[in-house]
Amino acid sequence: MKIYFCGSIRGGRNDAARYKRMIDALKPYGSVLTEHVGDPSLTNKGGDGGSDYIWQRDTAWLRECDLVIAECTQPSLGVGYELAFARFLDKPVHIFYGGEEGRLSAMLAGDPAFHIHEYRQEETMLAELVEVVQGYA
Ligand code: 6K6
Repeated sequence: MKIYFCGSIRGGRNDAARYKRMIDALKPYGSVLTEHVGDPSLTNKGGDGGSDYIWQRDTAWLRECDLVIAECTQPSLGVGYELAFARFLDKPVHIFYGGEEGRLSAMLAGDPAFHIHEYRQEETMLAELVEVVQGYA
C-alpha cells in the first residue's frame, strides 16, 4: 500500500515530531511516500529542489497513492491544496486534527468526502490511526 502523508512545512514546523510519530506508526502497513514531512531537520525555510520539482513529484505521488493521511492541526496552504487534489482523484482521505474543538477549517470539516478524526490525546490518535490504516491493508 502506498500512503501519502500530509503535514505542514512552510506553514510551520511546530508539529514535525508528531508527524514523525504518525509516519512511524504507518510504516508497518505500507510505503509512506512523503516520509520527509516528518524529518525534524526539515525547517520551513530550506529544502532541496525548486517548487516546480516538488509540485511535479508530489502530485505524481498523489495520483499513485492508495490512501491519504493528513495532520491538519497546524494550518498549511500546501496541505489544503493536497487534500483538494486527492479528493478530486477520489482517494480515501483521513484528516487528523488536535486543535481547539470545532476550529478545523469548514472547507475540510464540511466536506462529506473527508474522514475527520478530531483528537485530544496523541496516544488515542495514534491508536485510531493504526485502526484506520489496518482497514485499508
Ligand atoms: C523545505 C522547506 C521549505 O521547502 C522545503 C521543501 N519543500 C517541500 N518538500 C516536500 N514536500 C513539500 C514541500 N513543500 C510542500 N510540500 C508538500 O506540501 C508536502 O507533501 C506537505 O504535505 C505540504 C506542506 O505544504 P506547506 O505549504 O506547509 O509547505
